Amino acid sequence: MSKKTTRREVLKGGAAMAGLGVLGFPEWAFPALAQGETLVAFTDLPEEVVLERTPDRRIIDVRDIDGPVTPADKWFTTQHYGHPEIDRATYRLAVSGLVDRPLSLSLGDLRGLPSRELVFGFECSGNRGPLNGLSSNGRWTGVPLRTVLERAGVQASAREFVFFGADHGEEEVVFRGRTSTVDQQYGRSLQRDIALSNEPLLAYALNGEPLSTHQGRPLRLLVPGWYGAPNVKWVSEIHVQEDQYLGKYQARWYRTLKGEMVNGVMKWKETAITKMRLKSYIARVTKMGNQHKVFGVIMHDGTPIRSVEVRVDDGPWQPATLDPTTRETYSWKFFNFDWNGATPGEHTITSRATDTSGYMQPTAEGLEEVKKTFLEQNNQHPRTVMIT
Ligand SMILES: Nc1nc2c(c(=O)[nH]1)N[C@H]1C(S)=C(S)[C@@H](COP(=O)(O)O)O[C@H]1N2
Ligand SMILES: [Mo]
Repeated sequence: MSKKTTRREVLKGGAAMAGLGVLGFPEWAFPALAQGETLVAFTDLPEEVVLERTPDRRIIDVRDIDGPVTPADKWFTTQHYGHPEIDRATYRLAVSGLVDRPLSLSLGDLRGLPSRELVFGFECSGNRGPLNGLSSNGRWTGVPLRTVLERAGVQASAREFVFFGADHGEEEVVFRGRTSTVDQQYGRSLQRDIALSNEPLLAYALNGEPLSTHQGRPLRLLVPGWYGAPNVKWVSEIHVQEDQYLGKYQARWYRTLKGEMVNGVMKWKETAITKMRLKSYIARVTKMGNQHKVFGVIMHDGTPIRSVEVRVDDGPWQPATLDPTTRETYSWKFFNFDWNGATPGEHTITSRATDTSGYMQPTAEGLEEVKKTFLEQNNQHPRTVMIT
């Protein structure tokens, strides 16, 4: 971001999208900092920042990240139809469609099945800089989806597994000029190979506690390495079918228009939101004595990270260090960089991550050439700070 991008402009643009306002400045506590360590101000943020915290939407203050796992009451949250309140005693998970034995499972039934833990951090596919506050990391417990599906007995013709949340709302479905207003549940689908793999989890606990209403109480789907949208909260029914599911949040709302070179010609394809695109973001810059430090976060699909680098102004890319506390495959990853010899004045700091497949986080300009829609915004995001 150049110096021409003023604070006012940030407010109107990306930051406003991310829920920033200027209503006053809460006194944040920063347990993340060591004694004597102070925050260096970002000049790409307004001085007065209020992060959206409504019952429906919570954006995390990434400067405040103080451990690998985000506490449940701080986890970012967002959804389309508010939070349904579900009575845990009468709750049932229905498994229907192309199965030999349709199921109706209580929470007790689910807790009685073999469970598994999963450390998994994800971001909303609409998450982006400068704040990137729609990202969090958790330690989840639940039943492998496969275990439930095997109990139901998936038939050979089954191709598509649709997950419906208990939340619903009126939706306008437009077809060739005719608009129908119908009630629909939040729904997302997985294809057979993924649904029957060892990966997806039906989670009932976060960080050792039953799921909060925000996080999908009593049960949510988690697809490790994928963006937020497929992680259906308040799951009430799994419907197994042969046809593709084309519900709004599967087929229309969450998609990306991407360009790809095929035989020397740019081919534009609309793709569904699935695996997270490798991203690193700078969360805070601090000062202790004369030493400056940069701390940041990587979101990714589980492909191991080969490197993460930081650059100051137009200087060389320098290696940052991956934090060993965030090792699990699907955890978000922390990185640290000692910024030596920082001089007074305004500086731009940028990070970029590369994974072992060789994919490197693109620049904003590079991404712009191959992506037309705003989801999956994983470009390098330069931050500006004032060193005093
Ligand atoms: N039932 C249901 N599940 C949902 C949604 C929703 O609207 N309804 N929103 C999805 C989206 S877009 C995101 S980013 C994540 C957010 O999960 P979180 O609130 O636990 O952070 O939930 C997903 N699961
Ligand atoms: Mo999302």
